[in-house]
Amino acid sequence: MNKNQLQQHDREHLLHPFTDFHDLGKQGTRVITSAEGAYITDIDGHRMLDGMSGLWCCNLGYSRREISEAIYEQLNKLPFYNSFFQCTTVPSIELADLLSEVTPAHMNNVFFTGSGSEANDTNLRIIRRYWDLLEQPEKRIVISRKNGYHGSTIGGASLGGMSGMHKQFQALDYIEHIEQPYWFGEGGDMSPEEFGVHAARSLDKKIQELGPEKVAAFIAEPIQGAGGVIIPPETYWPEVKKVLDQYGILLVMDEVIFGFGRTGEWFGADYYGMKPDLMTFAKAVTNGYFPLGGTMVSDRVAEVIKAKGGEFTHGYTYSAHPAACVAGIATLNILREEKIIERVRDTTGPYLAKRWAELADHPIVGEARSLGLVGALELVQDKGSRARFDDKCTAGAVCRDMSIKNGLVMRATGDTMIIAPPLILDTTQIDELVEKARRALDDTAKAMA
Ligand code: PXG
Repeated sequence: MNKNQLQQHDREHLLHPFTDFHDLGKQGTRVITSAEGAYITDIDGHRMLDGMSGLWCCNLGYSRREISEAIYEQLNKLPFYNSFFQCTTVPSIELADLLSEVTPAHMNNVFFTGSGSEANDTNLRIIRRYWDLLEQPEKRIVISRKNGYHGSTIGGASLGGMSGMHKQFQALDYIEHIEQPYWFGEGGDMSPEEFGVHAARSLDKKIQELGPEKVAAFIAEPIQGAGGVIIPPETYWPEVKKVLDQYGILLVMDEVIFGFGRTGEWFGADYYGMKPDLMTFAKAVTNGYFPLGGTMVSDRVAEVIKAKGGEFTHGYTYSAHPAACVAGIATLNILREEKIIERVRDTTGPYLAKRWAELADHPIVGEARSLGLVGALELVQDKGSRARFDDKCTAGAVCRDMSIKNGLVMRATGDTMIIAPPLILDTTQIDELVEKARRALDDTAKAMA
């Protein structure tokens, strides 16, 4: 099929995620046909630096044969076996061991799933089981945050705080949402430090309002990813920690985007010095080469759910899929052996911070923020008042298109432009990324004038 035929068949038969089917029909999809290193190429031969690592997952880029060959070999040896009914497989044991090593010291058990959404559903099941086994069944409520993203199953979407999603399904009735630590958008006249404390105190306020005896857990991403790379003020997590310590409720950190090195530490929890009870992962655990997710379970929780006996009636056919597990093993081995995360922490992260910050001088940039290998640009019409161009987020959509035209995949969340490039980027490629982003900003400013 040629490009037009592919687009036509795509329109006729494929329902895409998070897509306005009507709009897609008008525009036609971009057909991506190949990838190499940190670059993707479309059917027209247009080569782009992939500033989004696929979808926050291909942290090692696209050319790691160690991972694809491990999958191929496993598929020829034992393509599938389940981990129900007292069965197990060698790759699933080895990956569980490895995850216990790279995650915080107090996390030594893993429950595997096929995705991040399924892992957050698993968290809901574990949280309830934990409090039931401790004979505190009144602890039912899970607190989450507005504009958080935790997946698209009913559980994941209920935990998430995306108002557009909540309009299209009926959310679980035991989940409550609090403020997000989005200083640029919602901090008003407060300093970032004041606002960080303020946003964290909204957790305390909510717990008080609901009654501490009813609250089971708090779930949050270390940094909101899909919500627009919202890096909380430095005061936020320490204040959250104080609140959690006071009440003893469980902390779930959703590391689906920030796990496996994005911040320059293995996990966002490491970066912020937090001690989660459960930790969701997916995406980069296999470098995006095979669907795999899961939740790391702390000793505090594992001891209760393992020691008390009785069946935990939960699991998925593809929990601990052997091909997914070998992909995970190969990925973690590369991260360790090539010291990729250390390089982000010591070299490429600081270099991106310096280069990315230069974009703050652009006339349509209200804020340029970054951490490790993730960054965001707030597009504004007026820097002083932080006023946007319009309420339809036209600037973000224009900037995304301009960026792609200039050979850089940058994503728009409203009028916030975000990047999360592969962790293998060197400083020359960071220069290329920043130069292409600046060109996209120039073109956007012209188009919006
Ligand atoms: N938690 C977090 C923090 C995520 O970012 C999920 C859970 C769900 O994972 P699965 O594997 O079920 O998709 C995610 C997924 C975006 C975008 O537009 C982000 C995600 C997925 C799709 C789009 O940034 N994150």
